[in-house]
Amino acid sequence: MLHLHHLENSRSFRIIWLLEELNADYQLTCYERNKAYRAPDSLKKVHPIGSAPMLEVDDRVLLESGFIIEYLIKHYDKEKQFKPDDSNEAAWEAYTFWLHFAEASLMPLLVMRLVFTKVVSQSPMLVKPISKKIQGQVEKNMIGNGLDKMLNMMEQHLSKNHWFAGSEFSAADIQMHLAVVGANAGTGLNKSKYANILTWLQRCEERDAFKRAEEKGGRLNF
Ligand SMILES: N[C@@H](CCC(=O)N[C@@H](CS)C(=O)NCC(=O)O)C(=O)O
Repeated sequence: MLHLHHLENSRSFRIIWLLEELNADYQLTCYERNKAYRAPDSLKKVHPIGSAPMLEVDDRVLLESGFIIEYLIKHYDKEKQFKPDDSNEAAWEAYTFWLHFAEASLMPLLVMRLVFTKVVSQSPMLVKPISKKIQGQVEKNMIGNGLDKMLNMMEQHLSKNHWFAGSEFSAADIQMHLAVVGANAGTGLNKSKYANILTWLQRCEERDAFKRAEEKGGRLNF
């Protein structure tokens, strides 16, 4: 029996979505974030790392959304629907590239942005103008430019491909989705500059499995 530990508004949403796409039988335990927007201590009882997602499989606890996705595909995607076959080299490369890109390149910038937003909102009134100034500098020098380059690369790819792995939906779309929701938070992505990314986002969210995942795990809201 699979048992997924899901933290609200987090990467574990990806795993609920994939489990729904797979029509898998699983147990779900949901956790709320604490006042500091961190995972609650109860998650550390499942595994000392204390981060989500965590997937219990028999007597083991699997970590890392990318690894959990690959594990589920290997063992539960019997009809090979969510990962391109090794024989389709271009699709396999695209799948593998975007699956890694989401966590290795895109998420670190978005997490940095989130951390500085929290620093400003949680700093005392007297210090707020200073923390706001630092946030502005970090956004200008370390986040904005890099993020724009990544979004342009994604936009270009999606102008030629319906999904990240090519013509078929795959788990690479699931892994990329949460990062794009993060990038689209706040003022939102520019609608004309990133039209293909936004159309892809809508296409993801129209899937029945995505809607079931939202019912079970809550709507992502960054
Ligand atoms: N690279 C890991 C990141 C896991 C991670 O950092 N998860 C966040 C939620 S999105 C978490 O649980 N953080 C602990 C906390 O917020 O206290 C993955 O893809 O699973």
